Amino acid sequence: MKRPIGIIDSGVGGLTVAKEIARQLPKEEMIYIGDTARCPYGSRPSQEVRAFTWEMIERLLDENIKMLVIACNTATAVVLEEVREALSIPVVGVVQPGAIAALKVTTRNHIAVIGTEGTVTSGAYVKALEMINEKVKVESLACPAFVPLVEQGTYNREETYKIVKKSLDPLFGVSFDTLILGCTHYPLLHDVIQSVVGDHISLISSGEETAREVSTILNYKELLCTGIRTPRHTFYTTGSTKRFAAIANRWMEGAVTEISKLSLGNTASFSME
Ligand code: I24
Ligand code: DGL
Repeated sequence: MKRPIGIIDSGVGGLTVAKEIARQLPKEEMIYIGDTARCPYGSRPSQEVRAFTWEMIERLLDENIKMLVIACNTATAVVLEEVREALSIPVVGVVQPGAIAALKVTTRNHIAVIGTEGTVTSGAYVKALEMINEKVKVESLACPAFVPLVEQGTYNREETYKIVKKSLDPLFGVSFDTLILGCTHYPLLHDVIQSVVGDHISLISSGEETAREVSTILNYKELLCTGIRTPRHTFYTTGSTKRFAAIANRWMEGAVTEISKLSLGNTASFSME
């Protein structure tokens, strides 16, 4: 089945999901769109997130994708349901896989979830968790400081520990046992977050679980690539291809094949190239 898997995100953060997909499914071809010019989505009104997300999806449908992965937590939280209803191909978001993974490991059914303002406000994780287990207790916290922290590349420093500790302060004294990293960027802060909350808390990265879900669905629908071949991936960015390439090549470790510029909506005027 030579059709590619389509992946969309607000920017480069979804590469954490793409990398997991490439690792678990090395024969699958990916087409990725990162809306870097209009990133971040996390603090935008939901109608804007909805419109931008649909623009990316429409572009990918022209590429004959066999499946769509909404790698952005904010976009998943806001538009997944309506996208699923509208498309005939399987659509996977990052929220439900994260919720299922958390419910698999929680020992006392008490889960905390951190994400962008958009993700937390939508209540998408709470809904996904309660849908599977109505007795679950959920704490939600927006951590708007985390995305800039990762993007500044300061995710290993002493100062980072302080900012993470301060952001997670509202969760102190709350007896959750599992913490969902409900944002594409947060896995890069995994070790810092773990040291702040303590080793007794299980951290869940949605990206890893999402790749597993992609694998399960492609297998079930008999859509997996099985031949002997190395796939060629394509990455589109609405922003600077140079800056996107610098991050993608470092993060994807050689898996990047081609990076192109894409215009969506009025993103041409956002461009800094
Ligand atoms: N990490 C992210 N975003 C950035 C960045 C980064 N700059 C350095 N690093 N910039 O997200 C966002 C805005 N850019 C994007 C590209 O086009 C122009 C605007 C996290 C990426 C997670 C896959 C640090 C850095 C890196 C490589 C890999 C990981 C990483 F350079 F955190
Ligand atoms: N991709 C977004 C998410 O996972 C984080 C970056 C943004 O706010 O756009 O929620």
